[in-house]
Amino acid sequence: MAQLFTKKTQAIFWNNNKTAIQRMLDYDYTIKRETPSVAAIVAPTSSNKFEKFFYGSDEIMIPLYKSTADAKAAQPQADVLLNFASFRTAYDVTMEALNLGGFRSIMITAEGIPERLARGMNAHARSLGVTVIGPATVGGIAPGAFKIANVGGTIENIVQSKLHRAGSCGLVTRSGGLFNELSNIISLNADGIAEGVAIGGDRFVGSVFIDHLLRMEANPEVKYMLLLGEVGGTEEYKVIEAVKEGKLKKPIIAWCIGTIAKHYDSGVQFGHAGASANDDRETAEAKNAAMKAVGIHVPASFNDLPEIISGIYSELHAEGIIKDIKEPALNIVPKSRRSKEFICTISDDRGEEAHYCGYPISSVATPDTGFTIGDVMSILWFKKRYPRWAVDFLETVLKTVADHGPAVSGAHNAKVTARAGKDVISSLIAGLLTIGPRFGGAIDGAAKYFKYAEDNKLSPKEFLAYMKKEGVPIPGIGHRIKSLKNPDLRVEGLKKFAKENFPSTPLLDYALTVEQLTTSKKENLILNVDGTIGILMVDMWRSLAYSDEEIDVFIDAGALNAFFILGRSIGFIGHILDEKRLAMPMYRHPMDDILYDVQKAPEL
Ligand code: Q5B
Repeated sequence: MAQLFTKKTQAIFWNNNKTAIQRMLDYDYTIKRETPSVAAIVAPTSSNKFEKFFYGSDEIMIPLYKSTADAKAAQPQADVLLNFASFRTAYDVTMEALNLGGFRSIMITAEGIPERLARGMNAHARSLGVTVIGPATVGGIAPGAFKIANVGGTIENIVQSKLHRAGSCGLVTRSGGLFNELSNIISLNADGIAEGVAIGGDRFVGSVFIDHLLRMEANPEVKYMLLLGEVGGTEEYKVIEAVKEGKLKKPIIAWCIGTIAKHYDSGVQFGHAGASANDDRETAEAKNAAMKAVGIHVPASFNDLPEIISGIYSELHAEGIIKDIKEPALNIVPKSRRSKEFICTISDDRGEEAHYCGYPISSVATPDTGFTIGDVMSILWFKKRYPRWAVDFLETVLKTVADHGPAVSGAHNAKVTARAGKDVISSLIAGLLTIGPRFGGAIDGAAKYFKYAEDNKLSPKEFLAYMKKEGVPIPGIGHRIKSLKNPDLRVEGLKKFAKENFPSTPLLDYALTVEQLTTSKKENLILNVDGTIGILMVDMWRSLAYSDEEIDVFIDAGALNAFFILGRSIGFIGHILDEKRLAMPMYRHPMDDILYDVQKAPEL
């Protein structure tokens, strides 16, 4: 694992930190990455499904998930976790990710995780071979490949500091602020960095200088290394040992900041939690001297760093170890961008020919491609081309509900409206507006309640009691004219289709046990056409491997009633055209069919 990140690396970003994520995507766009570096966002309290971000002047949608487990399951290729949780939550988020597995590195930005917890967390990660960057860090960068969050600052600064493409220096610092400063100094005095990591300012951080320097030693892109340490801790001594043992052979430039501490009478605590010397060995002076003693290039002061960098770079360049870099062409992030008001994920009418979910209309409409109206519904309604048995079922439903005579509520309303002289669309709408919980629109409700009852293993008796408590008649049960003695042959047809074509029908089987109980009370309380459709749709989706959550989204959206709406529109239009053809006069309901019960008003 000589390289932490490549141009293909994708991360899961824990916390919807829009500014930081947008900066990553602007970087991706600038360096012309093929895939966005953020594959998913974990936003536990958001009910949104995605967040929009700019990619150049276009927008892309990054999916949101409630948990790391969900995000990882959906985006298994994302092997970096960018943990932007608060210091209260960051430990739990990291431990959960470590236990989930599949992450090669985890960056933790929070400062102030209790040290006892941090030590345990870091040890656990190390035992699993996961590189933890941080806590208390801005992260790191592999220029031209992958950038963590806010490292490098704005795009202008990134390009100015040559962080848009790989150079030759391997940079490792404690401080994030000085990481940016060093990147700039290296860009001015050499050809930029090949990769860089700010390990973080806490006393106990996951990966330390030596981990990264050994990795960079093995990375052929890195030709020399720069270590910026600071007062406090003894991590620099591990580097000194590795140099002595010959494990680090590439030229190393190093400096520990905090040499000013000697001018104070007592120990000084600098900005970072770890930046305080507990004994003489931990002072910046002692560490600088010890590093110099083993041949590391240590300047006399921070101000002399540029000269040393320039010197080492020039030497390596003269020896041919560092080659000239051909500057890559970059995309320019537009200065002003406008967020789109609408999103469409089902069809696209740009270009020469419109597409349904990626299929050109000409291919969908050509008989020999095998597309039927059911296929069109499956791609436009559910964004997937369903297998033949499921497409046939959708069509069977449409055909089954297309009409049920002129007497039903909706057809009656459509006919009355047409006879009042209204046009097709007005008459159709009048009919459609009748579809609701009692007439034709009980499909969603049936799916919802029967699914709930089966999920919760309610016996038919318990289900009936539950619905009584809810105070609603069971959707999908009961019919005005159909009964055990006068069975609804549409229902029989749908059940037969499902038994012959569905892989399994567990919810239908359950519903039939409920029907046995309801019809034992009243013989018209049969599983009706709405109920059968709703229940079989759930069985169909389960067989198509939809999750319960996805099915619930369909139900809540009213997707099931939509089958009745679409199918019955065919019948309503038929009735409306029938009225027009017959040139029927305006309808007035016979007064003797109305029970008038109006109280007399008191005399004025
Ligand atoms: N009771 C459908 O009722 C209807 C009960 C029930 C428990 C029930 C009623 C109902 C649920 C909604 C539903 C879709 C209003 C129906 C369709 C399309 C259509 C239409 C067509 C087409 C019929 C009498 C007694 C009372 C009630 C009890 C009734 N339903 N108990 N669960 N579900 N169902 N709608 O006959 O003790 O006497 O007080 O709301 O699924 O719309 O062709 O016509 O293609 O166009 O009017 O097929 O079942 O009976 O309401 O007077 O009730 O039965 O509590 O008990 P009825 P009600 P009690 S398919």
